[in-house]
Amino acid sequence: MLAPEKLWWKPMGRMEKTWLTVAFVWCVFLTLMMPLWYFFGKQNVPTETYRVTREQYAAQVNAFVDQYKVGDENGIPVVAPPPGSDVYLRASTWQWYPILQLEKGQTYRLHVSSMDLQHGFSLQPVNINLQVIPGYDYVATIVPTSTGEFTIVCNEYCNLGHHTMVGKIIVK
Ligand SMILES: [Cu+2]
Repeated sequence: MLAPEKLWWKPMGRMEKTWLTVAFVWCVFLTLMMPLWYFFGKQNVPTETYRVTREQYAAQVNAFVDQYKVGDENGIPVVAPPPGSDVYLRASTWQWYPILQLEKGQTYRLHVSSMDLQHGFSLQPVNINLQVIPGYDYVATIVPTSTGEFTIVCNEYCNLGHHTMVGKIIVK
């Protein structure tokens, strides 16, 4: 009786060796880039995170809106907080609340939290991305560097109205 031919121990071809080497070097390069880019990429938003209940956060947002409201756009309040202050943004299905009006060159502590599901804060066109998670108050220290109207889109799929979840930050 004859054993089946053991194809697998044929030596590797030149092309196979070359491509395996290329793939291995690329893996090493990408692995090294992860920590390097973390420290040198200047992409990390300075952040702090705190535990908060939905009720506490909703109360903070409402107090903030009541204190600094300057207008209204389609039923959503426009809020102009003083420079250097804490500003609050609330995510819920499927709305960003309120509209923030900030001043160029001033520092703000931007709080974001969610009332229900996980949402994604994505500021366009500058492409700043933050996770928005219920139960957590996520604080990013921001300095707007250009004036105009910036759109906040949700980039974490949150069910049927996800694509309609659009908010706004105005910088003057
Ligand atoms: Cu969403």
